[in-house]
Amino acid sequence: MRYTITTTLLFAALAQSGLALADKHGSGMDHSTMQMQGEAMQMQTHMAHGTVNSIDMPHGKFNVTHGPIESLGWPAMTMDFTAKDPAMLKHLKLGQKVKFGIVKEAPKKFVVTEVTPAK
Ligand SMILES: [Cu+2]
Repeated sequence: MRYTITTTLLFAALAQSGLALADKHGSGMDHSTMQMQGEAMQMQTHMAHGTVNSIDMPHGKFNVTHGPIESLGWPAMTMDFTAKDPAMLKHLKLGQKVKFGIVKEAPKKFVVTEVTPAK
């Protein structure tokens, strides 16, 4: 009888530690997956269409009136963008329709990584 009780307790203890490990492991996996998704989202290029209003070559910035950007949840608006490489602004013209890619490099930090004329 005593043997049976001890075995049952041992089993219970093993089962509990096993469950605890499984829980810890599971949440750890979830966490890393969430972090990976967060990084992937930050590096995603959001494509947008817009019209060039002004170009600030010395600061590597340009102002665009763009349409809604669904992947960012942005409505249509007029705003300034910073170019990843100011040289990409050289070929832009005022009033030109462009297609451009935006990457979220940090919270509230959006950088344009590519600009091409839109047809
Ligand atoms: Cu905007």
